[in-house]
Amino acid sequence: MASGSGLRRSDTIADSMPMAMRQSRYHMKRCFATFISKGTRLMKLHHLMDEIKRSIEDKDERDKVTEGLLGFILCSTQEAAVVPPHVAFAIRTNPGFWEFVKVNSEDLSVEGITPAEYLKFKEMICDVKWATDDYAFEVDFGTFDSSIPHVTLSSSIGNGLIYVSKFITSKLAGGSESAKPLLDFLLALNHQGENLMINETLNTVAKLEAALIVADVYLSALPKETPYENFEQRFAEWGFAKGWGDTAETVKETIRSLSEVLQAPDPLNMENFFSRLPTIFNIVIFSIHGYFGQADVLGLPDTGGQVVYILDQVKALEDELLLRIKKQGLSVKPQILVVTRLIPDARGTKCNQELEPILNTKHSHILRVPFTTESGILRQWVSRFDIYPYIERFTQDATVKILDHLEGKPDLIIGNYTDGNLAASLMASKLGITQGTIAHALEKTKYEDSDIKWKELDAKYHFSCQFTADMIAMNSADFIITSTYQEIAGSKDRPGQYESHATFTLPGLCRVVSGINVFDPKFNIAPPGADQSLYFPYTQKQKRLTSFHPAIEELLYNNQDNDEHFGFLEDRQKPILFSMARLDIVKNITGLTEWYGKNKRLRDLVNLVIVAGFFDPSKSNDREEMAEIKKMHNLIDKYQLKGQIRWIAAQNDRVRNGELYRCIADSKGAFVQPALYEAFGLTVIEAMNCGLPTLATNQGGPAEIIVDGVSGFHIDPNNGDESSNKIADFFEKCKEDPGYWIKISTSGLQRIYECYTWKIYATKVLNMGSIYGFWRQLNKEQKLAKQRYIQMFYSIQFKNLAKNVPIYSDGTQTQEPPT
Ligand code: UDP
Ligand code: LCN
Repeated sequence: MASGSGLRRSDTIADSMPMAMRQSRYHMKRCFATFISKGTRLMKLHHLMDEIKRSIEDKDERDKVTEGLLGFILCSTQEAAVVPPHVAFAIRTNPGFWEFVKVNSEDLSVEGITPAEYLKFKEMICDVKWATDDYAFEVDFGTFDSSIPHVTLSSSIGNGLIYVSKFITSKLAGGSESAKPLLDFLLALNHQGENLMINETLNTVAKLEAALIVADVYLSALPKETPYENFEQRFAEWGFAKGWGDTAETVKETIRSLSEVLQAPDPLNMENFFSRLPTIFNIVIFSIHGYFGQADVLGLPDTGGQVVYILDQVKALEDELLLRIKKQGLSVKPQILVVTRLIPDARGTKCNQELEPILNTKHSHILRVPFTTESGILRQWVSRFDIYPYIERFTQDATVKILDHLEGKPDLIIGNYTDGNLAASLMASKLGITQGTIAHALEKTKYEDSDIKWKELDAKYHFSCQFTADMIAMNSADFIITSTYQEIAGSKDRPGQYESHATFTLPGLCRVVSGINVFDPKFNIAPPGADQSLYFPYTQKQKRLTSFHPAIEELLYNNQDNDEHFGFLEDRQKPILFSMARLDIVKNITGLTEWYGKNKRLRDLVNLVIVAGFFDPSKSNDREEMAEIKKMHNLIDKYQLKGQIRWIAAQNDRVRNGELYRCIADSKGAFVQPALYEAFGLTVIEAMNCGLPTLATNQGGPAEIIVDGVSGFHIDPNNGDESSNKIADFFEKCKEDPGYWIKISTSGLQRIYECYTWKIYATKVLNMGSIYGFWRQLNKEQKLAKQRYIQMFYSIQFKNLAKNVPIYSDGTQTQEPPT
């Protein structure tokens, strides 16, 4: 593979490509002739490479082309739009960095083109009329961001909080006038109308600075543990209100922190100061689709890791809020509301209850609000792909209930997935509240060419609504929380999920010339953890939940097929290769079954245990799941897997699942996550938390969670033979050296403790809520202008698109959207 050597940072592709092609002009002309020979079309990198191979048969000659600078340019091409005599290239030299050029196949002249021009080339392939329409609708969110500083290096993407602290620092530096916005922010802090931190007495920066000095001197004379109440009166006389701390010591630390920020701001101290401020008490978290409940919901359609993530997130955020509020010297009761839809036909779950306290929290609740249409309340589950017509009304109804429940506005709204993020955007912009978004997964990258093929896919997936809603949410959010770097900006070879929204086109609908910029400092990586009271190492014998062992034994080894398990394991001595996921195509459980079926060495070494879906396709009402169930049965027959495979139906008891991972570890087994693409992969960190060696897909989040060969292994879902052999190699090595299994297990745990805990997450997210709350004040005008553009986009684009999505008629359990 070619490297980037030869391309200086200052060089553009348009500058360097002609020279690079000149060296292999004869072959390049042949290649370009082949590229255009089939007429207008879209080519991916593998097509380009195949055709280069066909055009240049001699390997040495071919190597000359595919190495060096030209090779680097070709290998960095994500796609090429062929419109004879031109070929337009979309070249990604580094995460986030794209260049577009067009090459004339006749004389090999190269010209740099804009993203919009490139998109027009792409549109020529499927909609010439639209591509050549001078007044086609172009969406350009970037124009509103010119006044906002951005990060400039690929390696800085996702560290937004750090950079925003730096940008704030430079804005506030330079004397009293510059620090005025911070003073105004402090003056506005209140809880239910009662001032916090300072009151109007301290209405200039000079007065505040002077009061801070007096207070500091005063506090120095007090014993550290003196409660705030003991000097509250004195503080009030100087213009201070509650919120500085609970003891003389914490108050003094906060005072010093602010004094230093005012004297000479630095980013670290800025973040520290904001982490102490009483800015957040009430949080609303939207997670609308699926069955949102605390029991018996996992494995139901569209209901997976998002629910697990949010319930754990709420606990972590509440713990951190309680800690902070206590340290601030306040006695406020923080409230977190998870707002979801109420499903009257709740299939035995609690999803038909309006209000449900969240277990293991003190003050947090799930609030369920039904979908209402002109025919009344919608009773049944609705696929996440069909949900758009209900969101606006849902948000309005939910807002009323939220304000009532919280007795006021929340301080922070966080959305989850497209639907929740849209609701969060609508509510946040209406009430003027800081907004964070979380995608979990953006569907656009899951389906190849889902932008250009949107018309084909829209009847089934309604991507026109989804991508429009995603654009709205990304742009209205004050900060975006992601689980990994790859989610934003991908890897060296693969664009990130957000990055794929930078420029794209929905021919006939809109051309997005600037959707989202991954260098925007709103992006932050805050990976989740796994609940460590459920997922703890198999070695912690005294904590092991042995009461589950008989049931787990039955689940794994009972020889009779029943409603819960299918297939059996003949040889109990073998370690278990374990996987657990929803039975979606993208989870690739059928792929894993096939790899196992084909690999005799692996079959001799281990048994395969899979927890996924149901066995009876008629029990499912999810389009993809039914097809996957049938495929599983076919594979079990085809490879005669009975005796070596155990297929267990979806398991909803997370407590027992924790023990199941540990029992697999007892067998000296391993967890495998074979997904074609995985946004993050909670099962990966659950397994690692239990000390179970883990082999997981190199496509997506797990590639970042695991350091290959150290804390687990990467496998390539697109190369089954290589992957199944890598798994077999691991077990063979463990057979030769049992210490190897322990080494990988221990390193997996170490990786988790260093990077993937909910405590780290909660600290980061609350800091974001606080700092971005101030950042939005600092950029009020830009925010307002952009908000107006977003509102227009929502009204004239999204609302019309949502009208095209069929509404479910109440009472009928429809699997496909009605036509
Ligand atoms: N899960 C479960 N039972 C199942 C399948 C999955 O409890 O039968 C849980 C699993 O332990 C994890 C979550 O559902 O906590 C799945 O999250 P992940 O991120 O792996 O995938 P997602 O379903 O969100 O795509
Ligand atoms: C959705 C997914 O697809 C998973 O990859 C994540 O782990 C889960 O949400 C939680 O964020």
